[in-house]
Amino acid sequence: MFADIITPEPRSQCVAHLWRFAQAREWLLEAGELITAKEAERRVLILENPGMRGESRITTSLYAGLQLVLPGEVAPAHRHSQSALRFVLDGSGAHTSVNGERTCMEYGDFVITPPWAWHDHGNDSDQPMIWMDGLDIPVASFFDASFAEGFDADEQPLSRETGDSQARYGANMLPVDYQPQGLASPIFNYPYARSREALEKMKQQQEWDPCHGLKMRYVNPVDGGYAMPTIAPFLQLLPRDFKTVPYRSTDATVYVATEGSGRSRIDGEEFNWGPRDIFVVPSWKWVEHEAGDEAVLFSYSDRVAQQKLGFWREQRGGD
Ligand code: GTQ
Repeated sequence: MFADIITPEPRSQCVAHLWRFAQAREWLLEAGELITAKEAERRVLILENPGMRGESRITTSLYAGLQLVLPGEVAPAHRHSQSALRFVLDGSGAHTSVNGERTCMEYGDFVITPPWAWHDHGNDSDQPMIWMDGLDIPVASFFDASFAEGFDADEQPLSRETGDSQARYGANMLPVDYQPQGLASPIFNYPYARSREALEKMKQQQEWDPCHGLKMRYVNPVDGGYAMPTIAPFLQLLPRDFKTVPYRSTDATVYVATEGSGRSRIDGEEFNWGPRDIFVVPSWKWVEHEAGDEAVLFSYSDRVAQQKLGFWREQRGGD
């Protein structure tokens, strides 16, 4: 039947869902007693969409997981075609190394591993560190374009000072003859402190988008596009008691609350969230957010890929 393969509207297996961070953290720490980061290669609890059991996807096109690195552990160096983002949710001071440079990670930092970049993670702090991983694994699988390999040592050699990329690409300047090295942003840590400070300053203007409050996208400074080639990351602030008007778009979106609390009505169902809780809004389902306390939400979706391919649509305001 024509209408089964060319549907008049998106028909997704992905369903709205919320994961409580506190519960996931308990399970992760239990996993930490059963297997090391090195044995597992990556010790991750996959956030699997309940509408797509067994498929390791949080949306149809994207993967999400929660990764634990315990003090003294190393998650060994490897590289793959898939891009990854990290969004730090617990602990302080663990590090990841990407292309010969190490960055230390703090709560709310958004960190990028570009496609085919060597990366290893380590924790020299005295607390467990947990972050959310967002990867384009289903996209790579869809195109049958997955490659991966291990490095011949647990940790890659460091060839740049910590902070080098931040200075070189993250200070509103670029090296004069800079040529892009691939499609991902050359900045690989977007510290929460700086992004949050920007929202704090802008909120004084009291200019709220009815659908989004105050919503920013993380950019690649080289071309002003999204920070990653397949995954679009965002950070938004909703002032206390702000209620957004209904909104829907074709990019199913993964949200994590970094501060404050609130609730979201997704496809007619209410989800209450607090700090570090993660929830997913499927493609083309109406969503409304309501902040209790002032809230900050990080989110990511495949919007950048859909826009490049000409598929992306949004509808504001509800009918
Ligand atoms: O840290 O490189 O959640 O390769 C899944 C696959 C994390 C990682 C994941 C990975 C990684």
